[in-house]
Amino acid sequence: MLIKRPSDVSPSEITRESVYLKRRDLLKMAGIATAGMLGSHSIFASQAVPGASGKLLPSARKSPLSTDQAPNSWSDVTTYNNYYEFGTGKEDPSRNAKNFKPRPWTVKVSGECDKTGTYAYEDLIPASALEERIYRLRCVEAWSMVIPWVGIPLATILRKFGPNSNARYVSFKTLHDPSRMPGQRRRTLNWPYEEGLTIEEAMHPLSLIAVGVYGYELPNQNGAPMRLVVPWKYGFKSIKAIVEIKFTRRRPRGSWEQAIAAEYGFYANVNPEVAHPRWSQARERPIGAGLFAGKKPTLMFNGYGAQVAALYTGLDLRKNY
Ligand SMILES: Nc1nc2c(c(=O)[nH]1)N[C@H]1C(S)=C(S)[C@@H](COP(=O)(O)O)O[C@H]1N2
Ligand SMILES: [Mo]
Repeated sequence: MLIKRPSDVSPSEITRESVYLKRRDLLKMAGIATAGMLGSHSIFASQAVPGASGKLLPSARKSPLSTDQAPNSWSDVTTYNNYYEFGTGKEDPSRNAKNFKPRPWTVKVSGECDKTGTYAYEDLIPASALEERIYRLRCVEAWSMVIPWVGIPLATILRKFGPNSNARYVSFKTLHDPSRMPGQRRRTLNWPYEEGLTIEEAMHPLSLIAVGVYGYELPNQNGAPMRLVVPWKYGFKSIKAIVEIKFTRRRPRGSWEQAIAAEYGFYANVNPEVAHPRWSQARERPIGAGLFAGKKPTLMFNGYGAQVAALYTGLDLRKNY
C-alpha cells in the first residue's frame, strides 16, 4: 500500500495556503507577533480569529504533530457541524446548542482499570498540559476541513486510570439528556452516542481529547466541554461531549455501527480505496475552499499513514473497514 506522508502532499493539494501566508504577512506588518516569534500564545490571538467568541484558554504549546495547512475559518469550524444530538442539518448544532451548559461536567470511568470512578472535568484536563494540534478532519460524507484544536493527548488521560492487561478496547459515551439535547427526543440514532477504539489506537500520540479550537474553549456545537479527535479516521469516530470512558475486553459497537454496520465499521480508517456502499471515498470536498475549487484526492489514513499504518499491519483494510 502506498502511504503519503504529510510532507509529500503537493502544494496544489493544499488549498488556501496562499490566503494563510497573506494573513501571516499582514499580522507581521501590523506588528502582531506570530507564535514562532513570541513562543507564548499561538497565532490565534484574539485579533487573528475573525468571528471568534467564548472564553480564551490558557496558552497552549504548539505541537510538531500539527499540519502546516491553512486552518478553516472560525465560521466554517463552528457553523458546519455534525452533531445529531442537536439536529441533523449542518447548521442545526450551532443554532440549537447555544444554551447548552457544559459545566459542571463529570466523566465516569469504568471497566478494566485500577482507578474506576467519577472524575471532574477540571481533574482530567490540567491547563498546563494543553497543546495546539492543527489536524485535518475527513468526514465519511466526503467533505473535509483543517481544524486548530486545543487539547490533551488521550493517552495522558487514560494512563491516569491504570488500564489493566484485559483492557483491549476503550469505549466512550456522549451525554444522554433529551432535556438539554433536543435531537435526542427523536430516535435518529441509538442514544447515547457511543464510539470506541482499540487500546493501541487510543494510546497513539495523535489521539486527542480536544477542549478548544483556535485558542478558545470548545464551542458547544463542537462537542463541549471535551471530545475525542482521531484524525486518521472518519469524523464519526471523534465522539463529542464525553461523559463515560470504559475499558473493555470486547470490541465495542459504536452508534453508527449499530445503525448500519455495512456502511460504518469499527475501524473507519480514512481510505480512498474502499468506497462507502453509496459513494466513492477517493476524493473529498474541502469546506470553505470556494464554490469553484472542486474536490481533492483523499489520502490514505487522511495523510497520517507514516504515523499510524503500523497499527494495522496484517489487517485486511477492505474487510476491516
Ligand atoms: N456525540 C456525537 N459526536 C459526534 C457526532 C454526533 O452526531 N454526535 N458527529 C460526528 C461526525 S459525523 C463528525 S464529522 C464530527 C464533526 O465534528 P465537528 O462538528 O466539530 O467538525 O463529529 C463527530 N462526533
Ligand atoms: Mo462525519
